Amino acid sequence: MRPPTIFALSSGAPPAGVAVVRLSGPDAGPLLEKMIGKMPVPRMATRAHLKNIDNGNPSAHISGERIDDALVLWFPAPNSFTGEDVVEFHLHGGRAVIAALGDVLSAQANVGMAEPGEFTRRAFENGKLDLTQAEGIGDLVHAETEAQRRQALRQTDGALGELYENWRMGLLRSLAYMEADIDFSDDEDLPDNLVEQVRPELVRIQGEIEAHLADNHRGERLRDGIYVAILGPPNAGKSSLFNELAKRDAAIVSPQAGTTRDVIEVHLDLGGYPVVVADTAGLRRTADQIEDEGVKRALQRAEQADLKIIVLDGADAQGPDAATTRLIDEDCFVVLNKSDTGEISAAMKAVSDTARSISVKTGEGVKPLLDDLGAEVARRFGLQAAPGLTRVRHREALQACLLSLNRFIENKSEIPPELAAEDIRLAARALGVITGRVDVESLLDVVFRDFCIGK
Ligand SMILES: Nc1nc2c(ncn2[C@@H]2O[C@H](COP(=O)(O)OP(=O)(O)OP(=O)(O)O)[C@@H](O)[C@H]2O)c(=O)[nH]1
Ligand SMILES: [Mg+2]
Repeated sequence: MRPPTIFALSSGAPPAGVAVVRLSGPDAGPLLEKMIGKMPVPRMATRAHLKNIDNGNPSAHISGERIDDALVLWFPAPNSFTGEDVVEFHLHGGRAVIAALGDVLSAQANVGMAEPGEFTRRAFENGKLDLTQAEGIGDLVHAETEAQRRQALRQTDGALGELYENWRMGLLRSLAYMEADIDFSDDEDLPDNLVEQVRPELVRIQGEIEAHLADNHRGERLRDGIYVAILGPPNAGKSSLFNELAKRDAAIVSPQAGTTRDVIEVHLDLGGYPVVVADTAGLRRTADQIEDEGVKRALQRAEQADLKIIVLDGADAQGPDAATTRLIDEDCFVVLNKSDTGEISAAMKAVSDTARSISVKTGEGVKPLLDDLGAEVARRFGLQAAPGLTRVRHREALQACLLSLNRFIENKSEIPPELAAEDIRLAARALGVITGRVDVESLLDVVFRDFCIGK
């Protein structure tokens, strides 16, 4: 059993100018009163001397001793983040100050440290937000780029939950019709064959869910990072370009062919988009086992990548070999490097109409390449007017929903209406799992596991 009243440091790692400790649960109010000797006006910042509580225990802190000169905020239930009585202590952000308050609070009966995500979990359990909003808060806390922040904030606002809830309501309406049909099939006042009547609405929802799923994993990519792989033959300058993107010497560069043997990653903020760029081993046949493993990994990366940058030595008269040529498709930027060393060979010119000439050495063409890469990322993964799918969890539930919905729609009238109705019920349930409208107890640990303490 979790203690009814929980607390945690909700701000960043100490020492800091200010530390915010949150306390939530039925004992929050009485404890605050004991510590500052009065109840502050709700939701008004109040300066107060925090004092140790005398609870009869001989503790390290002398009863009544001052802990800090602090600011306190009192949010009585239900108008608080968790929906419970909540106190926020704004302390001086030193480790000892935070520890002293923690000692006082944990010495009280029925008060304990919060687990990761527990405040948000209580907010969910008290109906303050649905599961997609709770997940949005987790994403907002972890957002590192502009686009991630916008997407998370929109989800926190409830836009995504609303979309799923509207579909679920549509299904439940149809279900109600169906059930009326089943219960009162002898009643002459009801129109015939309600199954056929609800079909258009269900087909509409089916179409909308399909369109929502066919989104190129846009929202998930935005959350997790867009994968860009740098690929090509040895010595073309892949690692040189990679270092240029990373703005540091992240990979070894050398005139020796076969320098890079592993996949090396850097995380970039490209115009607000989270991009994971990978440098890879040069593609060639080799007797060297380690390098050969590197080539395998490079090809794997090529498959997983959302976008590829194929780097070639523009002056190479041979042109790219088959392994590299095979990778060129519509997800590629073909780059002819080393433009400083001479003319582009005829074989390289023939590789692609959209190939561009650059020189990592002189910097020529590098900035335009980056700009175009950023523009392409924005075009493919940018925010749309409609809220996007952001998690595998949602995708799986939507697929389960579609499965049941498709079964219903494909069924002809010979299926007993009771069975047909069950498919709608299952479809609605799958949607309810996303927002947490149906019993999802088993799921909560998974959802809140990735939160930090104090959130
Ligand atoms: N002249 C010239 N040399 C370059 C340019 N870009 C890279 N180089 C040189 O080309 C050589 C190979 O560069 P790397 O970046 O290590 O090439 P790579 O494609 O990563 O090679 P592997 O890791 O062996 O597959 C190094 O000596 C670089 O200094 C360029 O634009 N112009
Ligand atoms: Mg390299």
